[in-house]
Formats: sequence, structure tokens, C-alpha cells
Amino acid sequence: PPTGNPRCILIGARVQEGAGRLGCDMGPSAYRAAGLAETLSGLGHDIVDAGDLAPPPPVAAPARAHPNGALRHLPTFAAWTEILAAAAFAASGEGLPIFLGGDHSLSAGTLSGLGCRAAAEGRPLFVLWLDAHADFHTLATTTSGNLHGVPLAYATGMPGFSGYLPAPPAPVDPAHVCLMGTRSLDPAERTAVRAAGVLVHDMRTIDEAGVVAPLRAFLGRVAAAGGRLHVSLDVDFLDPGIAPGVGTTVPGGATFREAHLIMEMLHDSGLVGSLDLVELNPFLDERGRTAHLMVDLAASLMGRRVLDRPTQSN
Ligand code: Z70
Ligand code: MN
Ligand code: MN
Ligand code: MN
Repeated sequence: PPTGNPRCILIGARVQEGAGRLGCDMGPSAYRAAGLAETLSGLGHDIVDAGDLAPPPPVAAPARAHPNGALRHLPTFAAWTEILAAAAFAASGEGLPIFLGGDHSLSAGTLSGLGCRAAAEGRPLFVLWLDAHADFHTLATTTSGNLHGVPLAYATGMPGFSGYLPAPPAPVDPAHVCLMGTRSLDPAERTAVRAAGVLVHDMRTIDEAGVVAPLRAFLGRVAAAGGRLHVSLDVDFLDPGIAPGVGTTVPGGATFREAHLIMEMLHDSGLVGSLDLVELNPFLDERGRTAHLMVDLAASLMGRRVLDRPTQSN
């Protein structure tokens, strides 16, 4: 069922506290400089740039200490999560929000708000997580203490967050989550994704099966359930050779062609209701090439194509 031509709402979130190094706060500016709004308008979309969300005020002292001493910026993460959940709930009622990160910790908030939107619509929320990592740590299991490693566990209602963050009111069913491109899992995450029943298409699966069959199967499930689909695109899903502007490069990432094909299939499915573009670190980029690539991928997701082709069911 094609979604027609939804209004796109660009929402910048200058979140950088979740990553191990500074610079992701410049992501929204880099997407604007790379022409995101103009590119999507050129495809015939109605684009609203809502600007950047007001960041939470600096937190003077930790609201409450956590026994995991590695954790960094937990109160700031909690504050951003509330801000982003409210923004995601509101914007998803008015169009197709594109969240311009910012590090991946922001998805704790976007998924929390989108879960509420899906519940209000009486539809299940599905999540396609395009990332080298699973981001499935809890506050207790992370050893790096970098909170961009926890958003998916938070959003799926895994234990270990209560007392530090409000529980997501409508957590995502872990069985409705599909990871693609995974190639760096910490031991605790490997155990946790298995136990939770998250679908993991790691890089070996992509090497063996390609992207088409696994993605088509997942999109078929979303369509059959009448679901709303959220796509969370981490720059490090892509191979560092084409996307150097990220703090956590992992060799062996998705190619230019694989990534574009995924975006084209997502467009053709008509199922995508929201998108995160996360982990871009413009300080580490080379003359904007990663920002430009992310903009081009967003364009493919929003309907840029070489040739029209007969309608095909995904
Ligand atoms: C590792 C950790 C991570 C993103 C890196 C890496 C987490 N599992 N997430 N880049 N987006 O530190 O917890
Ligand atoms: Mn990530
Ligand atoms: Mn990652
Ligand atoms: Mn189900």
C-alpha cells in the first residue's frame, strides 16, 4: 500500500553525549549543508524543516548514581529521551519524521514516541535497524558506558532501565525488530538478542543471501501485520571506505549498491513511516562525503530512482 506523498518533517537532535567522542552534535548542520531538504523537495515532497530540538539544560549532578560506574551522561540521556519521545509522537501524527542525529542514543526517544503513535493507531510498530552494532546493552551490561549502545534494549522494554528512565509506554515487540549489517556484538548483547528473539541478519547472512531476500521477507511480515515501519540508519552500517564520517568504523560494511538497493526496496514497500539518520560525525568526515551519501540514501528511500518499473510486491 503506497503511502502517497507524505509531508516530511526534518527534526534535528544535536545529541552527542551517547557516543565515545564529540562531534555528532554537528550532524544536523551537515545534513542541511549537504542539501537534504532541497534534495527531498526535488522529489516532489512537501518538506518542513522543524529546526533543532532544544537540548536539555545541563545537568548539574546525577539524579541518582548507577552501580555501573562506566556509564557516562546518564541523566542527559534520560532528558533527551523524554524530549525526543514527545517530538516523535507529535511529528509522526503529522507526517513522516526524519530525525537528524546526533548519536544513536537518540533512538531510545524516537522509538518510545513512535511506539505510542503506533499504539494510538492500533498498528504494530516494526523496526529495521541498519547498523554494524546491535545497540542492545542495558545500563548494567555496557562496559564502554557509551549510551549509544543501549537504545534498542530500552525501546524493546528490556529490564535494567527502571529507576533511571521512565519505561517506554508502548515498548516495541523484540520479534518486530530486524537488524541488518551486524558485525560487532559484545558478548552480553549476543546473549540478549537471542533471548529476546530479535531477528539478526548479520554481515555473513548478507554475504551469503544478499540483501533482497531477507529484506523482502521482513517487509512481507510488516505488510501482513498492517504495521508501521521505522528505519534507523547508523552511518557505521556502511563500509568505512565510503562513509568515513563516524566515530565507530567497523570494516566490512554495506556497499554503496547494497545500501541504495535497501532504500529503493523500502520506498517501493510504501511501509516506512519514520527514519533516523544517526552517528554522522562531521568532524571526522572528508569534505562532506559521508553527509552527502546519507542524503543520497534518504533520497532513494523517498523515491529517487533511475527508471520507473512495473509495480512489484516486495
Ligand atoms: C559497543 C558499546 C555502538 C554505535 C557503537 C558499541 C556501541 N557495543 N553503537 N556505535 N552506534 O560500546 O556498547
Ligand atoms: Mn548504532
Ligand atoms: Mn553502530
Ligand atoms: Mn506480531
